[in-house]
Amino acid sequence: MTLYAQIDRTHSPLRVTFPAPYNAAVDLVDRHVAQGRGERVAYVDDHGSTTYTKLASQVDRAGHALRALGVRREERVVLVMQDTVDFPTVFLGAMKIGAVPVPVNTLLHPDDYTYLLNDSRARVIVVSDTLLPKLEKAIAASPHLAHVVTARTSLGASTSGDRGSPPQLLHLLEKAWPTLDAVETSADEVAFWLYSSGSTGTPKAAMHLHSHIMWTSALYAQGVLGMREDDVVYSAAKLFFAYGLGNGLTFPLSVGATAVLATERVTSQAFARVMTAHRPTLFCGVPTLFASILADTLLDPRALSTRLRASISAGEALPKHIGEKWRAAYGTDILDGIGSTELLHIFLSNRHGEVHYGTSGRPVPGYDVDIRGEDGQMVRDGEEGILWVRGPTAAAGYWNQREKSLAAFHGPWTRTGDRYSRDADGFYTYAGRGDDMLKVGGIWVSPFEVESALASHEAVLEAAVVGDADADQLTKPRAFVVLKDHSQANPALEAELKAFVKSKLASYKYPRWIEFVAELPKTATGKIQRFRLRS
Ligand code: 3UK
Repeated sequence: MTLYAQIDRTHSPLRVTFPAPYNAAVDLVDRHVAQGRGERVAYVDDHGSTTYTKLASQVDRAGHALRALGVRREERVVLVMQDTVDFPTVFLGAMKIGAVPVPVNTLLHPDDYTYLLNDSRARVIVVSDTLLPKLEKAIAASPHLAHVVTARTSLGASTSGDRGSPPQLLHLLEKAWPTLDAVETSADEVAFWLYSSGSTGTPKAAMHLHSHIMWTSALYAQGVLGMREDDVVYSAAKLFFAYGLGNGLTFPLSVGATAVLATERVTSQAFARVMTAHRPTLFCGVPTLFASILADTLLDPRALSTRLRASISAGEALPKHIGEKWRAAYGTDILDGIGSTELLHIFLSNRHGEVHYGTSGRPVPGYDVDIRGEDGQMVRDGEEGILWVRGPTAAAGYWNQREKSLAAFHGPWTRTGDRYSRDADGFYTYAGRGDDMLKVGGIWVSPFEVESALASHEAVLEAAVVGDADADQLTKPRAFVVLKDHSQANPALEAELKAFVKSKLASYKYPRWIEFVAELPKTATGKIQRFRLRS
């Protein structure tokens, strides 16, 4: 009986077939042990390295530990975790017992977690010890949670043994049995969820299947990047983000490669440290990070990039000048590609040897990409329209969100909401969003959310938020604010309002610029005219 997905490379686009039953956790970890790669290093994190053999036993222990806490097949386990080997351990342990891991953004505001715990009805939450204080209120408010487990982030931070403190993952794993038979899931069964935020309303969970893991690996990681067993992958984008989850978990494990994880906030200095210590062959970041690394004059690019064979950018469009400067300094191209939580990973990308900076490249073989006008018809080359995608990795839908599912998923096609045009050579260029959503440092920001936060300040009458380009041509929120008393407008109030938004929302959402205006441009029906504020 075969347990693993088969990739047929004689077909173009290639084909992936799955046995029945199929559990992706077995394919990602146990396969390497069974095929003699057990002593290879799967992870290097702040604590040390973990071989595939060790990872396999940790994953199995995690499966048993979750079961012992009462987690059953199909139940959700929320992960609010920093990037250490505990993340893949819990993620894959949950999948192996047929439960559904739900990694969530670690940068959110405390209030945001209440919704996520209620919406997912998670049984168990695994949270990094450093993040626990931020989660306490949401945990106390959740009627569905049965257990909280803490994961150790740094070496000294153990609080084990304190009475009343939640059990530690470390201790649960130690006590658990190290071998586990995978639950016989099917390739079409929901394997994990990822939340995504929209312009209005609450975040929605895209439900992904066991088969989507090998499909994204075959089509993008192996097909486009040529990822192999001897690669060492460093994703600055964290594992909670679909982009980081592929780069740092499902891709390297699918080919038996090594992934480097770091818990620290990613800065140019942190980048330099990881590059020096681990010599990665592939580096994955977002445009803001590439810009800040290039701006750091203390770094020696040639010394840092001795083994680097490619860099990858996604999350928002990579400005042309950043790609060109990077190639000159670091000696490798940046492959800009667009992916989404709905499609799981990158479906349109630049490729080795045919990089066109300022574009998102061409469709990843295995995906079909259309640009359609308002009437639903394909537009001609050079004309703008909305980007639609068809491929084997579209989410099964959003959890409990019928309206939003219908708006995004249309049979095999997914509507991205991005405006694009295609040139005569078949390269696709991003032309902004079809809605008001902003990508800031690669993460969604809803202008409405920032506006409501501003409007809740006592000095503010109303506010409008739009995206504006910073010195690197990267989008940041800009706010136009009408005060109750216009004479109060001054730099001190501007600073206060920025700090106020940071205290109410995840801090990456705050407006980098605030302009006090006497009134906002509106339509006859009172709707704010954002296009006038953008220009
Ligand atoms: C925007 C881009 C221009 C675009 C993601 C790689 O970003 C990811 O997922 P999200 O759900 O956001 C999706 C939206 O982000 N976008 C992403 N990449 C680009 N725009 N150029 C790009 N290169 O608006 C898209 O609809 O957060 C990225 C892999 C997996 C992902 N989930």
